[in-house]
Amino acid sequence: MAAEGSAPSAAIEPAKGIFIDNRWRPSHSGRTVDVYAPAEGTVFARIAAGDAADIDAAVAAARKARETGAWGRLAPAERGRILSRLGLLVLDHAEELALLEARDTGKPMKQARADIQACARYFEFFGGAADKFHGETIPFMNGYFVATEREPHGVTGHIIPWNYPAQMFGRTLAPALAVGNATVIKPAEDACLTPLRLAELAAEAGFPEGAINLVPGIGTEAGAALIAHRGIDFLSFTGSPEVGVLVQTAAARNHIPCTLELGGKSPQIVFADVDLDSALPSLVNAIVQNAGQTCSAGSRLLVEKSAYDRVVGAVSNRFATLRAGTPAMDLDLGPLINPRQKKRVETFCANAATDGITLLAEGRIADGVPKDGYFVAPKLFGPVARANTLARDEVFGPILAVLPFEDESDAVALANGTDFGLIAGVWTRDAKRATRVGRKVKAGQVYINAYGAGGGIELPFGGMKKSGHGREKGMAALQDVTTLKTLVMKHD
Ligand code: TXE
Repeated sequence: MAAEGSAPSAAIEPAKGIFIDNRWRPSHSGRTVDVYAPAEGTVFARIAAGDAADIDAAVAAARKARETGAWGRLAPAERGRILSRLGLLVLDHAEELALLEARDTGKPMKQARADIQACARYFEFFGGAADKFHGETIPFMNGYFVATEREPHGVTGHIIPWNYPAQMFGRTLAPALAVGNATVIKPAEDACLTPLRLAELAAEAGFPEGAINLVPGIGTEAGAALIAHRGIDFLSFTGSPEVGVLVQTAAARNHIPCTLELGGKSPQIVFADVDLDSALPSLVNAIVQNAGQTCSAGSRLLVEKSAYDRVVGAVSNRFATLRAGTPAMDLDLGPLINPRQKKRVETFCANAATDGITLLAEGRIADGVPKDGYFVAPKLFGPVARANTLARDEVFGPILAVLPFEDESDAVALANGTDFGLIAGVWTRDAKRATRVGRKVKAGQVYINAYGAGGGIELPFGGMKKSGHGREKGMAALQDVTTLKTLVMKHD
């Protein structure tokens, strides 16, 4: 969580500045932003409040790296080797990074450790892909030879959120760098200390000056300056739908492409023939992981009416055992990121009570957590009416809404009945039905008898509808960070 600079204190980690050309330098204004530890509710670090002048400098450094500097001249295999080296360095520093990530976001240590492993995997995967992504030849008229080439956009701009800072750094930068773009990233003011450390490790891994430039700061200053900058050739944004509209509008003004990943209201569709023992951990974990602050959180539990009591009973029993605690307690979930998100979640719960929705089960906040931490107990509500806000809007907290359905076609209609379309889970022993439903659900990823919460690095990931557009992860990510050129040669 972040707020404009408060009184100095010895225990607070000072701001490092902005990272340009592999060096920290003071920000233009010298202003800083306080960074809060969500489990403690106190300031523990500061970051620079970057502004338009800092973004200008970062874009200029990236442009130089791409056009006249070392980055643009590197062969794909050499680029890939540097990415892979960063992946290994991340693993070498895994515990240090996990501790930092956990303090900054409040998440349990086991989650932070998994996030750092995933961050390393992005650089490993896209490091290996750097020299394996290519164009094709096209049969054309006699006397012609036609080839397509995948060209990097040039200078790419990246804005990431606070829920998975380390993972998001890898997810958005690794593919863009693999194909030779030079990058400028604005991490989230609420949690960005691991991205700052990762930028240093990138320099150590051998990225030349200007390949990765990082400007911390608040969205309406550094973020707004980055999306409007005319020196940016492509934008990648993960965050709220509201800011997504601003990003797409800015991209349209500058006639550049963008990808948007804007969250979801993802359904887990449970048919009566579900193998409940194997489904149960996924049904619950999908909303509890990262305290529900996950774009792909399984926040709607759709249950076939004939199995409603059995399924909801089992999920309720499990919910009642859940515990929220500090990173060191390493329980089922941590706190929310800031008081604003906590208030948002509490407002959804208060509205549910006003609307007469039954609280089916509730976990607990563990004894001994700091009193100022932003904790909320996980809650299971149901049955929730289809038109209710809890059934339609992203809560971004550990709140699961249960909705009953009649049959297969009703399940599909219900699953598709929100503005979002990021991921979905289908739970049934009937393979034909699973395939039919999986194909009809409007979502970028559909899991059958599994729920991946974003899935592996190899799997294309991204939304439909209000969840956004473009794909990250997997080889598909390389398409969005490049543009296709066709070379037509007449030889007769
Ligand atoms: O997001 P913002 P917030 C959703 C989730 C959450 C809600 C609000 O529902 O409750 O969004 O979260 C930068 N120009 N998701 O307010 O503001 C900002 O600095 C350019 C889902 O934190 O969108 C940060 O780096 N940039 C999501 C990033 O945008 C701007 C993850 C995200 O912040 C900007 C996060 C501006 N005018 C929230 N304003 C997911 N898809 O996983 C802000 N930013």
